[in-house]
Amino acid sequence: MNAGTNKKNLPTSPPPNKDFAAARRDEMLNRVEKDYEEFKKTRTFNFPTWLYGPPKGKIFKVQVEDCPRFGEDAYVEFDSARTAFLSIDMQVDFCGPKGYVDTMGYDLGLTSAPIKSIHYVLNTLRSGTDIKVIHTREGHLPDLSDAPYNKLLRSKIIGNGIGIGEAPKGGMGRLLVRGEKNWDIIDDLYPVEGEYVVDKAGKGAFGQSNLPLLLKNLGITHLVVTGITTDVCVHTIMREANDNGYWCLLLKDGTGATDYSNYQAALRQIKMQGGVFGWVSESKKFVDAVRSAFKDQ
Ligand code: C5J
Repeated sequence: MNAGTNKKNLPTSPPPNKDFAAARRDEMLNRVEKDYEEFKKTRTFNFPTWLYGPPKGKIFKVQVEDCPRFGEDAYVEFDSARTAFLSIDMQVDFCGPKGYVDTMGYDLGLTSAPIKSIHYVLNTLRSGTDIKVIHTREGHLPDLSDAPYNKLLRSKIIGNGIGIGEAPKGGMGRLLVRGEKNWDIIDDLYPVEGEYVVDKAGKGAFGQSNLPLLLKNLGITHLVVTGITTDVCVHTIMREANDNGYWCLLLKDGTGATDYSNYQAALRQIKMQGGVFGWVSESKKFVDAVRSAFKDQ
């Protein structure tokens, strides 16, 4: 038997990373304690430089609603160089005529409602900021090899015989199929050079796309989220991102759902439990904060 081991030849002293884990836990809890005291004074979720390092861009602060409790406001701080703006699935299929949502019979007024606000934010971000812009598109390969059977069947039933992979009469192509005109992003919000486009086969983006790799490689810590639909793809991505440690802010006028009460419920769900999936604000508050940080440029 070697020194420091027992009969089974297992080490008798704790391995060094047990000390490391305890030290890290203590540091984390001390930081939480300190930032909790700070929050009580400033009502601000400061950008944690102890965690991410010094800011690489401009720091700006956005007012958020119903946080920590309904009826209360707080602020979230962003480092522009570590922030990505997400425009989720602003495709003809979700907000244009003869697309997937229209074929299912929903009111396009609800899903096209956020176009104006997203456009307004994009204009600001495109005028000389270092905030990254990422567009996503939901869609399947033309051979449908990445489309689950139950998704296809359900869409055919709700579409009265026209489902994903099929082309409605008078439309622009096969529903939710990559490469079709209806699958692409609407002209008003079309990506410009220097922006990123992520294709995903599902509602989420952390399992079926390269979004996680992109965020990691770009050094992103904070996400500003817009797009459609609030209760499906937007919520799924926000939940995934939140679980992966990203700080997520949803702009409520920059999103819409096929059902207005679902939209309202989706916002409430984000804000419950002190912000269980992140924070909610609006485009003007975000744009004003960005503009004031970049006013000298
Ligand atoms: C849906 C999405 N609603 N982009 N997709 O099927 O929310």
